[in-house]
Parts: sequence; structure tokens; C-alpha cells
Amino acid sequence: MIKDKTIQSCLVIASSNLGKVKEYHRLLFDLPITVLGQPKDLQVEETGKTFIENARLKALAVANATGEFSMADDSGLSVDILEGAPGVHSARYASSDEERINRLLREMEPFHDRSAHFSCAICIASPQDEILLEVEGKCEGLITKKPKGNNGFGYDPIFEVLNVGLTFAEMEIEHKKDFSHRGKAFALLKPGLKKLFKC
Ligand code: ITT
Repeated sequence: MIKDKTIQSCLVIASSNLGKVKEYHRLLFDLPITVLGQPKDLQVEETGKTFIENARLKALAVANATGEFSMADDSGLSVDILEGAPGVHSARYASSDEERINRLLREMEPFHDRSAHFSCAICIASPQDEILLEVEGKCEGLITKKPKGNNGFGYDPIFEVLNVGLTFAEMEIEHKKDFSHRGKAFALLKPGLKKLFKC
């Protein structure tokens, strides 16, 4: 049965990353949308070459599996001196957040230039296999020499926001969204999301 889009009120967050999911709950809290988690056993292969391609793949797979609108986020850290690595491979760079951070710090040891940016692509898909909305946000910064701060997730302890002087892990979730790649992407998404959910 094709769902009537005029009564759409549920949105599945197509992510198994608890750090991301927590940030989306915060970003969506003032909208009258019922936020659902994705099925636990669902694995989507990220075969895209860009963040937006991977966000589309995840959003379509989860919308299809659940029969609900879904929102996927593909994001990652690109380091200038490493020619954009780890980039779309950020999650696969090592097997835990701690090992990913250690690997990146090791690879950057010989270099003086610590410039990097975070990217976030968000895509909303329908169960009818349509991409409804897609946006991208970026945040410029520097890779620190050692981890700083205890908040957040992933690479947050080693990413210092340009001209702010704090790592994401030194910011509260509320503060991070004002600077982050995800906060910026979501700000671009929000008007379209409100139209889609008629709120
Ligand atoms: P899903 O695909 O299920 O959403 P994932 O962790 O595999 O989860 P990605 O493929 O988008 O997500 O990989 C993103 C990687 O970049 C992952 O290692 C994250 O921890 C890291 N990352 C993304 N946004 C981040 C942020 O705001 N702070 C720190 N690390 C971040």
C-alpha cells in the first residue's frame, strides 16, 4: 500500500552510530515528528565514492526495509596533508574510535600542516524509492596532537574547530551543533523537512 504523504509523521534514523543518533534526537526535538531507530540487524554496504552517494544508499535501504521515511547521514573527516583521507573511509579506518584516533595521530606525526574538515551528507528517502531531500554541511578545523575533552564520539577529541580553539569533545552537544558539519547540514535540511512533514 502506498502511504499517504499528507499524514506522514514518522522518520527512521538510518544509523547504527549511537553518537550520531543522539545528535539527531537533539536536532529534531522541536519538530512534531516521531523518531524511530533502524532495524538492529540491517547492514547496508557503503559502496559510494562520496558522502552523498553513501547517504542515499543508506536512506533508500532503510526506507525500503521499514516502509517509513528515513533519514541517513554519511559523514567523515578529511585531512588535507593526507590528501583527504580518511574521508568516506572514516568509519573503516580502524576497528574502534580509539584505534581510529591513534592511527590518524600516528600518520600525521611527520607533518606540520594539521588542517582538516568534517563533512556530513544527509539524505531523506521515501519507501517508494525516492530521494526527497539531500544536503551537505562542512566544518573546518585542525587535528590536535593529542585527544582533548570527554564529550561526543568518534574523532571528536582530536578535531579542534577553526577559530574556536576547542575540540568537539570539549563542547556540549548544544554547542557542537552550532559549528558542526551535522548542525550546518541539518540547518539546510530543516525547512524542507518541515514542508515534508507539514509542520
Ligand atoms: P552509520 O553508517 O550506521 O550511520 P557509521 O559510524 O558507519 O554509522 P559513517 O559511515 O558515516 O557512519 O562513518 C562516519 C565516521 O566518521 C565514523 O567513524 C564516525 O565516528 C566519524 N564521524 C562522523 N561524524 C562525526 C562527528 O560529528 N564527530 C566525530 N566523528 C564523527
